[in-house]
Amino acid sequence: MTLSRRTLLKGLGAGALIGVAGCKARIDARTDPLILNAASAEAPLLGEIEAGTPVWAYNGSVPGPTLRAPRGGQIAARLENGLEQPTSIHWHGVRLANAMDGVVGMTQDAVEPGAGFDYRFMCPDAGTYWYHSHNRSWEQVARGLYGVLIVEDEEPAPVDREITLTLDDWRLDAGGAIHESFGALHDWAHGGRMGDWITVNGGPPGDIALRAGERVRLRVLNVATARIFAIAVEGHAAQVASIDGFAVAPFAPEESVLIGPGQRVDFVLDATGEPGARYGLMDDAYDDAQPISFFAYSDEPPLRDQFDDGVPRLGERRAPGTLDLSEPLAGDLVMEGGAMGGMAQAMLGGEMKGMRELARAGRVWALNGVAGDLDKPLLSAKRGRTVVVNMVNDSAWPHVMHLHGHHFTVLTIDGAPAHGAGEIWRDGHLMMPRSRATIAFQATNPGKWYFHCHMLGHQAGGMRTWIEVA
Ligand SMILES: [Cu+2]
Repeated sequence: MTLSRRTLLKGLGAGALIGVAGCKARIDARTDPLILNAASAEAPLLGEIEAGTPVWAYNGSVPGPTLRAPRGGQIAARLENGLEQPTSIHWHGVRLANAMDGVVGMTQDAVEPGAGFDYRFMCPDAGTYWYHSHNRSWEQVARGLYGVLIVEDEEPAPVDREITLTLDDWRLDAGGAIHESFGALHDWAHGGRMGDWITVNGGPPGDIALRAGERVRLRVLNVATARIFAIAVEGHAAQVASIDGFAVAPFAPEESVLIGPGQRVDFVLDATGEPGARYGLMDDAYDDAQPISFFAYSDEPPLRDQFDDGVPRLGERRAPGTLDLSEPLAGDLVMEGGAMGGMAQAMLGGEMKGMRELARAGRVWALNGVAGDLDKPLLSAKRGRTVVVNMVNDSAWPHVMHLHGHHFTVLTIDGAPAHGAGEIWRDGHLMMPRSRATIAFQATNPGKWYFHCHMLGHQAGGMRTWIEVA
């Protein structure tokens, strides 16, 4: 397993236009919404020549339709629930109005089968985002209820074109259908419900066309519910240029780049390979590097002979707030539980329970000794206040802590300054086992903001809390 702390430290410290309005100063209720119908469908997870796999999908495809909006523009989408269980949509990473955040039981009621819900919100930041179910997400996302959301800058990025790669994994049975092992406590107490079949953009590893001499923006999203990917492009020096939607000063990673569930990394890939050659999109998160797709160069002559201008930024991004670290509102977040975690007890339903009772209730994880109760926020911050959270992963498993409605910066990892502290802003942070991290953000967005592990079985198993901004 190459998911070492060293890797973490070194590695990172044609859309649907319907329902997407142009730059407007405020929400325009007249825009016709894009319909997102959540329902059973069949998807070519095994490839076009195999029988389709029964999935749950938005508008019949996995991923669902790619939504695009200009920065400052709005998304108007109507969720129609054609499933047999309640659902909702969360717009992952978008700093939107709290009522549109899609968290069932916190920002909205569940959308019952046959019912609908209108989402309408502004997109303040350009970048790579996604949307997914936020009810029984450990099952609904794993069955295919997700799609890509791209917010475009006014200035086009200085690249020749862009390629979006949505990475997922699936647990399939011998017949190629989705394995019905949802909610298994053994998975939740370990690394989550890991799949055994990887897809890129909803299909098996295949060829991604490339032309020699072109400069490409690669938007890579990890939409898996548990699997971490560690990505590199064979034979190329792809540079990291955006993390969780936020453009960063491009840098060449020393190793493969870890991308945890829910996280996004945009690379600038200069096609320096030879016409006609193939190079793997490599993943070495858990094992030796293996290709999960291939960049296949055409035989065309190179678009340009050399790249001599250095890798450009993918737009200038303002920090999503101003930090005042002199007197922050500070809190601790201790993550415990899971297999080999040594947790003996935790609060559940307001009472201290032993591990056996917790397991019976499906709560095998705790944050600050509370196994998923949501009666109190972790912190309650006045708008404008700087919030600092000291996170301790006191468990034997990695976790991705995801904060809704805000972007935070990682100040320290295991007590040492983090790469990009105060400059790199993200909505999810991957923490290695038995590690610590301090994050900070300015509480700019009023509401109740869910804060949880994006390994979705861990979230359901107790790794969830919320932060209130008044
Ligand atoms: Cu977790």
